[in-house]
Amino acid sequence: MEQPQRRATRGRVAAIASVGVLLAAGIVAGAAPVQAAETDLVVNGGFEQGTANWFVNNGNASDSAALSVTSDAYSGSSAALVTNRTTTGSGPMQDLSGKVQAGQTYVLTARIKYENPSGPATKQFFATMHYGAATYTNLVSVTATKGQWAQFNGTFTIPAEQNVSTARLFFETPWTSTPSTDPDLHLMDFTLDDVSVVGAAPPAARRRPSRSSASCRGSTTR
Ligand SMILES: [Ca+2]
Repeated sequence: MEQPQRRATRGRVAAIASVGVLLAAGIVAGAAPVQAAETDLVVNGGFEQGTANWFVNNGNASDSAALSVTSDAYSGSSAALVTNRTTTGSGPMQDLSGKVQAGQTYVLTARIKYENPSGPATKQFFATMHYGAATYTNLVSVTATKGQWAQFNGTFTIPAEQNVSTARLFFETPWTSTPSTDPDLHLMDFTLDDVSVVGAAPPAARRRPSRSSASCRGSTTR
């Protein structure tokens, strides 16, 4: 069953990477000599230190959830479990402010799983950046099959004109304004592990203001 694309209802422009092509492009770009050494910008991405450095997305007053550690991990001995979600945006968040740069390309990988018995057979998830206020950009998407670990694996380029003074990465399900009408579909628990965002860490002086990415037209409001 296809999930209807509801993002347009709030004027949101998706910036979903074309995974295969852009991943290849990201690898090529990362190998270019002008780039700084690649670094994983996510701290405790495997949740082996529990939920340290992570919190629940609180971009909207109605966002709320419980974040705990589970031994049901994709790798290592622990992963993060998010329960009691109240909005589609209720999910694990890490603040990457000061780490990401406008105009830069990053490779994002993560593992995600949901297994609520009453949930749908498949479900789309997003890795999304909150740039502060009402500005959100979907970065990478994956459609998971219930009960199986799915992998986020794609690249995203932050538009050259994007203000990144606030940049908070989180994981969510596709937006709807009334998720409580079908919580099994919109507000399922999920488990997250092995989150990684690799790119050039600042201070990389390279800037290409005249050439914004055609694949990532930026952010919108919610
Ligand atoms: Ca882990």
